[in-house]
Amino acid sequence: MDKIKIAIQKSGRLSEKSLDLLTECGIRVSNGNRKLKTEARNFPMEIFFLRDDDIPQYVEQGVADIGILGENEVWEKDKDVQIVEQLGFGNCRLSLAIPKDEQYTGLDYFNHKRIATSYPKILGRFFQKKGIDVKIEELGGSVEIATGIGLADGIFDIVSTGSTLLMNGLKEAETIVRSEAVLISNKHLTSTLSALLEQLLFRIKAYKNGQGKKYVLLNVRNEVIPDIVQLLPGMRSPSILPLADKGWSSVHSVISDDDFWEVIDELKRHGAEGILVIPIEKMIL
Ligand code: PRT
Ligand code: ZN
Repeated sequence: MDKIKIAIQKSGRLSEKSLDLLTECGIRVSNGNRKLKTEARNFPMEIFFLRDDDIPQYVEQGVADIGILGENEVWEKDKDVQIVEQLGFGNCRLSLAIPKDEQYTGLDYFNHKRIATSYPKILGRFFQKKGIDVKIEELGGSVEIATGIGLADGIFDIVSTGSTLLMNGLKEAETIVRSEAVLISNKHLTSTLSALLEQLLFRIKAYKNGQGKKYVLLNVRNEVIPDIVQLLPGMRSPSILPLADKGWSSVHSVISDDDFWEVIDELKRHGAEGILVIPIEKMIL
């Protein structure tokens, strides 16, 4: 039987979470000593462990059918692959930064300036669109030291907390684009491989849907049910089950972490009792 070949980062910021995602999808991967490749035990899948920079090319050529990597690398490598799903981890932004004592006056500040980056294509396209002329110094890593050693006037790099910039006497001038881990696919999958990708996507979506949400159960007097239903839209609408105690019902629903405490406070104000909150593992819509 055909196996779908997935490329994930060998070692780096996305490795652990990529494997975790497969685990959440019920795919068991034995990866004791991180070989080049391994097979899933209960899904027709082969896993390749590669450098993230190489993943777009391997997927374009069909050496791997699909891959997980930062969207930033997909844009930079500009290979003929398809982004099929945003994965919700590895979030970061690509920003322009300048020495902290410089006065930033807007994008024109960069006219005729030298900017160091590992993302020359993304940066080049950006400034070309803006009609601003910059000199791009391509570096493989440690971009943040480029201004300190006089190689560049500014840098363009990945920022997450901003502490790397701070430590190197830099400040963020502009965020150009935001990025997160994505699932990419070869554009010419066979029907068998497409079906396997669909199966994987179905599981990924079920996992993502459950993220950031809680299942709540609570008891209320029947007369306040209409108010409670307003507070709890749930997936379609809350389930309401009569309790043995006449005049009372149990209400079940799903609430988002974002407004969790506000909703709980409101529920209590409306007389909800015995509120039980349960994490959601998967949610199939
Ligand atoms: O060996 P390989 O080539 O596979 O790995 P790599 O070194 O190229 O990549 P890696 O593991 O550093 O990052 C993989 C992906 O993680 C990136 O392509 C991004 O999509 C994503 N990601 C998320 C990040 C960060 N957050 C991040 N903070 N990648 C890098 N950084 C670095 C950044 O380059 C800078 O040096 O962290 C520093 C900034 O962090 P703060 O928190 O100080 O702002
Ligand atoms: Zn890399």
